[in-house]
Amino acid sequence: MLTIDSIASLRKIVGQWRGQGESVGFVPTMGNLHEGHLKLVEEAKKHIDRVVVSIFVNPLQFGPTEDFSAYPRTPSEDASMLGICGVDLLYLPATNEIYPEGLEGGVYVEVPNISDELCGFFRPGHFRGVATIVCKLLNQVQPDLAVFGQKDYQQLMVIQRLVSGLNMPVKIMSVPTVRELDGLAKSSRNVYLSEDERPNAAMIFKSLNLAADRLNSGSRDFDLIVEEQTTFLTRLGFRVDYFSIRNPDNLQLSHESERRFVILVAAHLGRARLIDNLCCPSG
Ligand code: PAJ
Repeated sequence: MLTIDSIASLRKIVGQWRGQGESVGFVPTMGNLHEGHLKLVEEAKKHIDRVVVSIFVNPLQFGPTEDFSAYPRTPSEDASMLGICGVDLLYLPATNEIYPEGLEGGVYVEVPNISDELCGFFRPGHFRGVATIVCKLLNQVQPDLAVFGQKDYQQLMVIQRLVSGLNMPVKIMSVPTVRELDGLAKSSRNVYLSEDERPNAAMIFKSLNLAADRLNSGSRDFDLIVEEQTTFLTRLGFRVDYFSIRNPDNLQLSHESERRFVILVAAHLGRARLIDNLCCPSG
């Protein structure tokens, strides 16, 4: 595996592959890699010849009071995991390679409406930061395929809209959420959970399943379902940002006449802010 930190080297290597007629897949990450990230790499490898992974903790997507400095950084463990997985190129740009004009002075990308809901409401500017970095990275790598996790459902939808709205010639592929044995979605932020909090954290997935059971058994009282699960989580010590039942295609609030739903939750437990979602019916 080659490791590089500049756009120039990236373009050179990807250009050589293209010259040989090889297709290119891309998995952007913020590092502190776990099996969820590796699943994205595995899926990419099934469809293309070469895989590029980036690790960049993007300051633009963190709010002023959020965990940018504390975000776990494990570069050598990450590199060895990616090497074992057969990644071809690891791209580790520095902040001034990505934002040479600084965070304030540069160009940014906004995906309207969907970016202001749910996580966007509680993390103003977050999806602007995500859309901007993903747009920049896609322009830098110019892959045929880019792979993202369904764990970050709203992020995935923002990226799909970004790519279609700007006519970017890349296919977006998504991969189901990889979970711990007790159902907790794997996440770099799980390291913030204390030993006492860790078993309770799995209740976030339980709450999604309880809500899905209600929907599957025919209830359309969305407000009641949301209230029940918000109470359930609050009693367990979570501070719930939102628990919401939405249309899986556009993230609008669900209507009684609809048959497909995505249930989304974001809740704080101790230092950790956890997000998760479940499609209903599944699959
Ligand atoms: P990060 O949180 O590192 O996640 C990188 C990718 O891994 C995202 O597509 C995310 O959805 C996926 N992922 C994380 N946990 C997963 C899990 N348990 N199962 C399946 N996929 C999972 O998301 C970001 O970084 C950033 O916002 C980024 C897109 C890199 C832009 O900075």
